[in-house]
Amino acid sequence: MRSRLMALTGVSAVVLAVGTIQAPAVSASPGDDCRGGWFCAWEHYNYQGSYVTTNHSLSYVGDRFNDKATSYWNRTTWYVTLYPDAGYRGGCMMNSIAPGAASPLLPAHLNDKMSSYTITPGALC
Ligand SMILES: [Ca+2]
Repeated sequence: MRSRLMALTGVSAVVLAVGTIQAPAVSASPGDDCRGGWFCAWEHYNYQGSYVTTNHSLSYVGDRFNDKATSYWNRTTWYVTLYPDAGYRGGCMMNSIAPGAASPLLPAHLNDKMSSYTITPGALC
């Protein structure tokens, strides 16, 4: 199904059924497929590929997205903290992500590791 969707859209913006399902969209910038007020993490560099998005903490990103996050955009007004293990375990991967912050590429030692994240009013790390 994924390859079929990619063939139809010509891009790899296939949303995983974690927090919500959104129609695949052609993406030239993160804003095109990351809704305001939500956190988004993509499997590839520069906000490409499948992504997970919610407006609340997520104790497990799901089997299809586990250990795949490579880029992110925090469009919430809260702080997002990434964890290498499910259930918000394994310690903070990095400092909590400030509201509005984005990265097209996580550092190599953090790449493809995220399994859960919290969205909280203040920074946890
Ligand atoms: Ca992990």
